[in-house]
Amino acid sequence: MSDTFSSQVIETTISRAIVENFSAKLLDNLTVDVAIVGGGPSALVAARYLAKKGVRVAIFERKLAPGGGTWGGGMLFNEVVVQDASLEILDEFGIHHKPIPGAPSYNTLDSVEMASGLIFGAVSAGAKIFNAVSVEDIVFRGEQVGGLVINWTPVERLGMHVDPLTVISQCVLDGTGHPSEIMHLAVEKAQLKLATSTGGILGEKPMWVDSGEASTVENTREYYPGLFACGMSANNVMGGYRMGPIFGGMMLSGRKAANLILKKLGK
Ligand code: 48H
Repeated sequence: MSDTFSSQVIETTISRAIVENFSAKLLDNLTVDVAIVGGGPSALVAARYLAKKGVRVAIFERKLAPGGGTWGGGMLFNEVVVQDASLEILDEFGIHHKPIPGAPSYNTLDSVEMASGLIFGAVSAGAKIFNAVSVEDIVFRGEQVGGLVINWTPVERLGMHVDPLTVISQCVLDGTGHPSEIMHLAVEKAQLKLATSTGGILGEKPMWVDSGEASTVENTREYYPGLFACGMSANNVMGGYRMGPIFGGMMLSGRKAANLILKKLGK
């Protein structure tokens, strides 16, 4: 066998392995129990707690790297702050943290360790992450939200006219952060009335750390049959305050979302 021929064979083997394995993974996730939009901290925490209970969960993340707003810390200083109440979640993921001297109940941690640790924690528990995939619509079936409409992010960004594919799920979790993209689709396109005072999205308020942290968890709910929101998306829907680079509420929100969904699924 010539060198030229064997290098062609290995090149084909590599390409075939990637195409076959990705196709199998996508096929396996065209129907899931829970489809999560966005791979920020709240969604990644939800995904791990769901997957650990044997729930079939897939995250669809627009960017190449999941982790959402975690990576950049505060103003690109790559440290974030969390409260004691969320430390057991960091410990569950094996992410290090240390107390802030003179600030009882507050801790700092490396935002890159946090982002990468949350991603690994979700994936190693069995959640699948599809990156560079944007969710452009929801599936609506029999008076409930029943899945997602997905397309490649480059297709979205280039404005190419390419029809999407669908993922069917029992529950959809909006983890899209500040823009609440899926809740906007639900209200503005599907004309659904959410479980808010107006039926619509109340809109995020300015910075108030303590209030925002508490309301992020409180506002984590099922807003329409089959449609849940967590993290900043939930806070935006219910008109909560923002909180800056403190992430305890995001993780507690993700764990609460997982528990609400587990209850809905009867697990
Ligand atoms: C696919 C999408 C789509 C879509 C968006 O913003 P995130 O980090 O989400 P949270 O809510 O878990 O965390 C919020 C936190 O990062 C934050 O912003 C804080 C604490 N702000 C406080 C303050 O005062 O500013 O991640 C959301 C993810 C991102 O990775 C997006 O790319 C992704 O969702 N996403 N993915 N399809 N349509 N929309």
